[in-house]
Amino acid sequence: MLKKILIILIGSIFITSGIGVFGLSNNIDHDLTLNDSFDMVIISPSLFSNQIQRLIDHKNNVGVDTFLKTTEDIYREYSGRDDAEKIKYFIKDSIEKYDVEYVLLFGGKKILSFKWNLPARYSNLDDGFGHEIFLSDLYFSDIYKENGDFDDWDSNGNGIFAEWGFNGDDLDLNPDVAVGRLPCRTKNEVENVIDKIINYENNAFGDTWFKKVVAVGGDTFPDYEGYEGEFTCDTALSYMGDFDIIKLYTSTGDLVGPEDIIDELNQGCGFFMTRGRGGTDRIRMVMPEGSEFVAFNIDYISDLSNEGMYPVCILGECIHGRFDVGIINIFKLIKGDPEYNQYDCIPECIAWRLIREKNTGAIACITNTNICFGAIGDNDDNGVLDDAEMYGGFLAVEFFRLYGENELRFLGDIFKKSVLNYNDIFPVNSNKIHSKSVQEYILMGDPSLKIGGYP
Ligand SMILES: [Ca+2]
Ligand SMILES: [Ca+2]
Ligand SMILES: [Ca+2]
Ligand SMILES: [Ca+2]
Repeated sequence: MLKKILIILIGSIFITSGIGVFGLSNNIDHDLTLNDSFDMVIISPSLFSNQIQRLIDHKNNVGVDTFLKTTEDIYREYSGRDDAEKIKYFIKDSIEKYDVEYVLLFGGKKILSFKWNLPARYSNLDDGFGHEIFLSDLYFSDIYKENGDFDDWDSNGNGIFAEWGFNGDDLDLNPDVAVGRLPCRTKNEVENVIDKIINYENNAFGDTWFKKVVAVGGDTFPDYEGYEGEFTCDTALSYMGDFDIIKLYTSTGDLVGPEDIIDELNQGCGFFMTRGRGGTDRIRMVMPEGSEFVAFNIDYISDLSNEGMYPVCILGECIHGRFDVGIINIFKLIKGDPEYNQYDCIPECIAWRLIREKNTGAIACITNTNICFGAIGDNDDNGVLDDAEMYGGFLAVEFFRLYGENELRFLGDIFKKSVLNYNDIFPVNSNKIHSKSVQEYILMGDPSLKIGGYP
């Protein structure tokens, strides 16, 4: 049967346009031997090294053997066509020599600068909707090709990464290690996120606030039958049987504005899921009669009072994870650079703002760096709205399924496995929308985070 899958943009209005010596946790330098193994490597600029030691000590105390490697050391010791590729070769080495399972990229863009303290890779997959270049941390996680060779994401060797189509780059897109990023710009941000991770892992276990999921949805595509966002939330929640479930849906009148979300977040919850329409700085929801409103945005984050009760957020909309925005981009906009619009000039994306906020907000966000997709209708007539069965909807449902059924408890394991499962089911090598759905999917947070904390 030939199935025609309709796709539609969510949130399109927001775009107009040889290893040395490691510093070990106990501050004693050891010569590493091939017998040493670690669970996690943290990569950061040396600017943050001293502060990160506190996180490394904590990780080692809870049994996640962790070491730090500075970008400066990597650039000195590794070859590659640019800094991002040198980091990728280092990650490959860490897997092969030290059995590393988690990589935490501790840094992103420099504040008030066009430069990076820890670089990104941009995918050049053209989705056909005019959004050609976007951040893809999957690059740092998909280390090997199917045949086991290093994958530089430029198989045709023309210097352009992850091109789609005939004569484009062949990618397997299967993550080989779990990667998360904390795109800190300042030492203050480093301090805030480390405080939150340690507090969370030490205190969340057994607390009643954690055993709660807050889900936010509406009628994402009011011209089509069914309440797509609510349906996808319901499907995800079906795997969370032993949790208290709070549904903030537009169709029931439980969600009419930001205060409904703020009230629930302030009471604490282990998970916060949204499926609506996106934006760099906002989450939008749609009423069944078709009117759209801002359900939450960056301006409300300073109103949060959920101290010590930080949710893992699954934000199923567009561009929330775009960690390359910044006020400085205003200079690009003024110069008429067509790659920049007003939303590229805000101080930060909403996902990062939630995480870096001191003592409130989120512990991690799983979201998208660019335009993501939703499906409309039930084209395969299986009684399940297709929004829950593919693209970002599938990935969100899969997160909760893996947590609820398989008892994976480390955040990066679930994130990585959900991408692997997506790639198993969908033709990511022959369908650019499926390909983009995994390339733009990002774990902003610590991949070794123990969900629900340690006993
Ligand atoms: Ca290429
Ligand atoms: Ca791979
Ligand atoms: Ca609908
Ligand atoms: Ca279906």
